[in-house]
Amino acid sequence: MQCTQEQLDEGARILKRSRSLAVSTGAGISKESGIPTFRDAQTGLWANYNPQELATPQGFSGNPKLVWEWYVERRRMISDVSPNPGHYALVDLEKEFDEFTLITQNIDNLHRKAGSKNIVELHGNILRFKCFDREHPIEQLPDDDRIPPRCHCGSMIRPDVVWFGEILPADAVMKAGRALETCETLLVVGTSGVVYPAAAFPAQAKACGARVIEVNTEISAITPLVDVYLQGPAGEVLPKLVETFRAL
Ligand code: BV8
Repeated sequence: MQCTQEQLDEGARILKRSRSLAVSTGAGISKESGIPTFRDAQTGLWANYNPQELATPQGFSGNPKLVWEWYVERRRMISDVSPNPGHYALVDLEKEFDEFTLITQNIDNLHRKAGSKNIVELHGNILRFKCFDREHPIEQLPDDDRIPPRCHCGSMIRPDVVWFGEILPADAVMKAGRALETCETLLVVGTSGVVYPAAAFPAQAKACGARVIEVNTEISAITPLVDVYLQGPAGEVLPKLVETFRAL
């Protein structure tokens, strides 16, 4: 962990002065659970593919079997992993604030598995499905040998996630927007700050008067914006930040 105790003290003091906290997480918080981030190289069958091409409606239409099996593989990986101390530290933090919203770009369900309550899944959830052509909700995958399986309307079934070029769920955008407007502090964890609209959250929160704290192993696109940058792995830094906060 590279950040100093003084930096943790400063972050904890900012949290202590806040009544409402918003948290925004990216793939980095799940790295220590064993899930590769988007920046990490794709391995195996998908080593030669760009996730930003696979995670698109065009990618799915062009090669539905490949994209469907990419998600099958990612679901299998996710079913084998558990939340890490970084996820659990956010569960602890949620209990300390009257107003707390956890906005995540991650589709891996690990915040829910860890016990976080007020979660906004900005990009959907890999464990949910929907009909590709008409967005019929799919509660249970049908017993269908075709890949991808088909909806009752005959359309292909797809994961209920937001692909590049797709608009985000209105409800998630509204809840995230309200949290960013009203929070006194925004804690940003494990995101490169490249993908919009999540990449704009720190600037949005700052424009509304919030302080911004970032936890990341590396400098990101948003580091220049933040009030306190805590360098290190979320699984180590977040528990330390909560411990320092509680000792104040
Ligand atoms: C939209 C689900 C309207 C699918 C994902 C404005 C300007 C430019 C472009 C755009 C724009 N508005 C829209 C766009 C287009 C696009 C976009 O942003 N493109 C980028 C590439 C420029 N956005 C969209 O299409 C969005 N839709 O806005 O609709 C619209 C549409 C078109 C044009 C205009 C408007 C939809 C985006 C959602 C895409 N779906 N996921 C799936 O996962 O299969 S995105 C996916 O990639 C993730 O959800 C996540 O959002 C993103 C990866 O980002 P990160 O989470 O940050 O992960 P990353 O690997 O990048 O970084 C990891 C970080 O963790 C690093 O900083 C690393 O240092 C750190 N780290 C590593 N280990 C640790 C750690 N930190 C702490 N601890 C550790 N141990």
